[in-house]
Amino acid sequence: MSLSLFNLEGKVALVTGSGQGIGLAMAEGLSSAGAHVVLNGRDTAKLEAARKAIADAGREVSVAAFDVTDQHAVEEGIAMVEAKAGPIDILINNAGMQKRGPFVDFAAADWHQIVATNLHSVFYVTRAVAKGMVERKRGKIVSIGSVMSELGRPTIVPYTATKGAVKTMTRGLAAELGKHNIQVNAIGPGYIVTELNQALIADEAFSTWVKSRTPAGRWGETKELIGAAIFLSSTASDYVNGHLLMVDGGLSVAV
Ligand code: GCO
Repeated sequence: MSLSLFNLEGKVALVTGSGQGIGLAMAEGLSSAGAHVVLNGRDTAKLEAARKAIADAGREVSVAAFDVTDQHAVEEGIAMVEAKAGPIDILINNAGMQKRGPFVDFAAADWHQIVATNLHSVFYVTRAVAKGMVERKRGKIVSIGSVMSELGRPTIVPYTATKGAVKTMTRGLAAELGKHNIQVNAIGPGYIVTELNQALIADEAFSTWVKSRTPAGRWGETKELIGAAIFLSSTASDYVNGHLLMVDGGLSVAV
């Protein structure tokens, strides 16, 4: 009984920003749990490489390369996905970006780009997908927050603002959509080895700080987010709603 709670056979899962990094790892993980994964991103070469790897493993996969910051492209993209792959059962709002720099010098254009990528995308894609979930009276929505949904660090204020909004948007959506048997949760990665963090990993002093600041004493790996993604996408979490599940080696609870 217990393992079947995590079985995603027959489910369609859309993962935004899944050409690389955390999104790709979660897409592969949901696929390994049985889901038909729909990959999304901007880099079609990376998406095709990911699609081929999953298909070569004998699992159902497709690609939908629409721009998650463009509401019309999102509406069209979601309609196309559901026409080809079927109704979306699981939405992973992963698309995101990071730009670092002193707040007082932060360019407005960079602020708008981060907000569009990390937050407008969650609004546009969730709104488009939730319509069908409400009609079907079932769905799983998982957005990728951050330890920065709860904490602050100098030089990443815009990113932090968006990740704090992901946390509270998750709570608002949980409150509104719960009655439709839709569970809305978030995952808060800590310091994970990804392309987004390459500059930090290369900085020996910063990397040493991460290891000392994290009770686990190390950076996390993208594959370590898969369990949380499967849990929040499966029957195992049918009574979990509005939760931000930190996967951070303990960083957010330690001083
Ligand atoms: C930084 C990092 C962090 C984390 C991210 C993971 O510049 O401090 O990008 O923001 O990697 O928050 O959730």
